[in-house]
Amino acid sequence: MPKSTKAKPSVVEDTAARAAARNTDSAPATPAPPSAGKGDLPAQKAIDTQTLAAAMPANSNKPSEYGEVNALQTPVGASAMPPSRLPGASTLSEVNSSDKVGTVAQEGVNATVDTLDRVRVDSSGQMLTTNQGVPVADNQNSLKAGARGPALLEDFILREKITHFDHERIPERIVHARGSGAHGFFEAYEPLTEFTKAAPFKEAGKITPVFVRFSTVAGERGSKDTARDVRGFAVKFYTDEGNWDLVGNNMPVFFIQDAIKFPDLVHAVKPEPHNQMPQAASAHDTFWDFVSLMPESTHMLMWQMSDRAIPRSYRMMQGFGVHTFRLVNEAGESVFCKFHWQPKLGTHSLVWEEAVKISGADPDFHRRDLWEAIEAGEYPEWELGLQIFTEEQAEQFSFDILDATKLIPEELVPVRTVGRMVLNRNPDNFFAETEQVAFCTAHIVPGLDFTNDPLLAGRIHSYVDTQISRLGGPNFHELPINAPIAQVHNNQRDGMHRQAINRGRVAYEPNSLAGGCPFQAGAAQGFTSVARRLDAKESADKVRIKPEKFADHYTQARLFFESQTEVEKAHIGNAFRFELSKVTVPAIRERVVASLLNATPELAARLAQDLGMEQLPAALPKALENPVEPEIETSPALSLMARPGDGGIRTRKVAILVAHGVEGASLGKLITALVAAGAVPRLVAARLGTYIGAGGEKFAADATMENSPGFLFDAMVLPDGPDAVEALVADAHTLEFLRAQYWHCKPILAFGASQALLAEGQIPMALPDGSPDAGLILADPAGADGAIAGFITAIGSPRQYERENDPPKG
Ligand code: HDE
Repeated sequence: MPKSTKAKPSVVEDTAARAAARNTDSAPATPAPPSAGKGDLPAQKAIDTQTLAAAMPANSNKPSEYGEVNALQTPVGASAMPPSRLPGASTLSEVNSSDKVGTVAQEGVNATVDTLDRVRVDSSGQMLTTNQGVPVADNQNSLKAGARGPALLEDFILREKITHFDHERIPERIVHARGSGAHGFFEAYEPLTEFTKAAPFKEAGKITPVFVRFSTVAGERGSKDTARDVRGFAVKFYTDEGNWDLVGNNMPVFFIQDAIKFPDLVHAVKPEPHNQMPQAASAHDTFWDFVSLMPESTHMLMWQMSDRAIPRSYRMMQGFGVHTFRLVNEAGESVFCKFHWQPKLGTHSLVWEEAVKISGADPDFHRRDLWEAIEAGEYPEWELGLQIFTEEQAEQFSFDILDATKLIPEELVPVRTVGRMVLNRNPDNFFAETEQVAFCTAHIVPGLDFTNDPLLAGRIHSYVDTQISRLGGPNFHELPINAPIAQVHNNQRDGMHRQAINRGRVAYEPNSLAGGCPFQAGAAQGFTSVARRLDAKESADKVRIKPEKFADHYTQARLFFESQTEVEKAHIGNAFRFELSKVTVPAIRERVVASLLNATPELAARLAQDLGMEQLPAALPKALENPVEPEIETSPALSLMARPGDGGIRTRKVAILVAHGVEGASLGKLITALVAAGAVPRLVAARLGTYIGAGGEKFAADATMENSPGFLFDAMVLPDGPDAVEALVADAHTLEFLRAQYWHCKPILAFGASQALLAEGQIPMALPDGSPDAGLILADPAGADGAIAGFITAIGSPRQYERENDPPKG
């Protein structure tokens, strides 16, 4: 029910009458003192306003706006405190309160920025209402002229409901439309004040709230999670000095060097415009046509064709800021910085066959994984690493640090771990939070700055711009998920969907009518740009050009390829083969191979053969024949295998097949051990229901082989018990399940009689070179404990890639 109105509208004394008598467009030379003593608020307001305005006889900062001193030491804006709250009031009638208007604004406070509690809605125990708060008596029938008569236009309840529904969708993001988000926090390990005054790094233990959104790039909002693609890794830090968005990816480089090519890149990779195919895939003509004419993309293509593009989980991938940024300390000194996120669980990927199958069985695979982990209290965690280096160091590098197609090998600049990020809360509402969150590279805070990376420059513009159409106007910063926790005070006003109700009549600066407020923060507290040209020798001509080192398109592509393990190299080759075999124009395929020849003849030769080319094409002409000698030839840190994690198996999903007659004792032990290690065992059967073990134990199936096929699990267990094995053999799903597990190189534990299933599934009992397969564990009842321990170790270890066969057999 609507609340009763507590405060009756009351007019303070006889103020209203006096106010009505005042003019709003002219006044005496000197405001008259309050004529009738207390209560003559108009008179008091006029006097206080005069006092406030007179306190600022001139714009005292004006002279300092000119010349270099201002650039380096911007002063704090002049301000004066009003003698009372009256000059800042929009209206004297603000003293009249109600359940709607509340009371007066708190001094110096913008109440639209606060925790999300201010906008959360919980409808428990509440009646259904319209958007106007009117209780709805009947939500089942529209208003009709008689039982069989026409629906009436008058039915505002129906019309409001349908109209709102008709407008539920907003434009999806042009890129990164498919994504999932979560709340959490960043905790600094140490003060970084030597390098930066940025709020999150001020002291050890400092906590900054964050919202993170992971995404794929090419697919639409409803597309599959496991597409081969770059993953977005965007972090919004709600710092106490404003929002900082680190809008990165799970790969440290990018396809292009200059923002002006971004629309071309995106048009090339998105579904082709004539037939809107393929969805969420780069494996088509236009993408490869474009990138093969843009050899600067070669390094990124190596990453994209690697298993980084099919992560096992968002929780198991790295994140990178990609561009070189600047850190700035209190003294205004600046160093360069690259940002890295390192997952605590290590880096793990799917295999391609698995990713393809998962996309059919569970297009929400990554979204579900993130959600379930957080719901289970298994909060994903990353450490933030910084590569900090000076301009002098940068000048010595064989590559240009402004080139987003290049990374800085860790051998040249080590990664310093400075804090951790924990995601510990799922959103309450996907649309309000994950869909409406607006990341912008332009959002940085004092202590950070951009560099002259030409790709970054375009991004600084693009992200704000795109929100204006996506979120319907310039006030997207007021959407609760986007609002900072830092106070917002400025003279920006109006626009679609404005929420803030700014008190007072001043919306400009300088002003004296609001005591100069809000005043400029000045260089000591406010954001300042580093006032240094990157290279003092650089000409300042107005040119459309790229620096010379940008023209080295292949050295780092080779560095990446050569730094991979043999398995990873093979997967990169397979991925190129798959993608290029989907290209319908042979000339494009040849161009890609011709380009790769410049990076790695090994890969190019393999592809030429795999793509049925009669001969290896001539290498593509290079933009730079003699690039600077690279510092290193390989960087082991670039391999996915370099970060296996701590060997733990927390959150790993284990399928345990069950049927009537399973041997219960070993399964009981296994389940206890898996749960103790933090894994998620699931009993999977032909159908839902309870299955009776050989010893009378009861096992209730959590899932079926139909609804949860084997490739959705990290590991599988075949139970003992002749009757159960017989039932499982008879179900074709079992062998499909088993073969997928094996050929995707995942651990299998087979108890006793179930070893017959291995034979039935033609599972090799040893690796191709005859050596034992540590991921295939056979357990007899006596050795169950050891087998379970071995199984747990295998789940926490890299996959048994030695099993792989090309083409896959699973
Ligand atoms: Fe983005 N990018 N981008 N991008 N990007 C967008 O912003 C853009 C680039 C990245 O979860 C858009 O809100 C330009 C590099 C992520 O909401 C858009 C250029 C990197 C996300 C846009 C780039 C990224 C986006 C689409 C070249 C890695 C998703 C909707 C100059 C460092 C953020 C939106 C989220 C989203 C523009 C290049 C990462 C159109 C013009 C390089 C993670 O504004």
